[in-house]
Amino acid sequence: MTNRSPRVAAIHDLSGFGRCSLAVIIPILAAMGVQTCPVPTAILSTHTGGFGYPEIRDLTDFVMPCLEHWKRLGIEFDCIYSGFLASEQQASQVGSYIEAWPNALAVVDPVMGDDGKAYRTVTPQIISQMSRLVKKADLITPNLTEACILLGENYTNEVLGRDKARSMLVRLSEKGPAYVVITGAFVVPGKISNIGYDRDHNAFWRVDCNLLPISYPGTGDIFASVLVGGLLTGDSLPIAISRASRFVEIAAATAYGYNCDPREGVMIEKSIPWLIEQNTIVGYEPL
Ligand code: PXL
Repeated sequence: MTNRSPRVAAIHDLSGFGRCSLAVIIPILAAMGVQTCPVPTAILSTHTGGFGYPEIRDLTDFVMPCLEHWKRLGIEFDCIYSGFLASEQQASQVGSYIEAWPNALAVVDPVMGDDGKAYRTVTPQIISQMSRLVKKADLITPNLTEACILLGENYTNEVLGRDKARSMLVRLSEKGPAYVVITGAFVVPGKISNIGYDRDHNAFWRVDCNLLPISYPGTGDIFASVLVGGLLTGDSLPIAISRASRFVEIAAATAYGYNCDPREGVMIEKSIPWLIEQNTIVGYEPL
């Protein structure tokens, strides 16, 4: 018996302004009773979505010495969770963390783009290395743009329909991960959905979300960190997708209701009390 909290090695950037990556992952997981041990891949003054060219310090040479120190200390992890990578080498470095803690749940959020476009720091080399990294993951959480990049398909915002949505999930899973969650998918008319696949149980899930007229950066990081927190504290896949979807909706609607500058991300600091309550939440249906 151990009395420690579930522990996650979180390999993401730290962006000072704009509420994304480690700046949201750490408080969200703490609110869910999960310890985050951050491995910053880069430090940025802001995210890359609308504040001009941020100051960036690439920390590629930090990532492996950090792993080696943690190994010498004998630290155990329940989950290795990666996101935004600042260089192509960092994909294989994340692979080394996954191999160093083989019993940990390996979660790769293949952060590469949104709305059909790659982020400005994401090079073709990073895309090809991210595709290799995905093979080592147990769970991946691409948005629809990233799912299309990984499958080598053109992005479209037309309604996918149930069969195409299922086929995308299955084909991503065939690359390696037993669990696949695609966010921001257009499956049924007039709705935006987060969809999931559990290969071992051949189960498909869909959670519909309220669509706001504004999109906010960081919502993918917020979704994936609530999903990780849920799975590490006993949620099943559909319950975790429901919880993560609902939290993003609450935080986005709060920012919208306060008329915040969308570049600043969603108001997690006003929404985190909802997460702490840890209610069982159901909002899914079979896909
Ligand atoms: O939330 C994704 C993300 C993470 N990190 C950085 C980003 C973005 C999206 O723009 O720029 C630095």
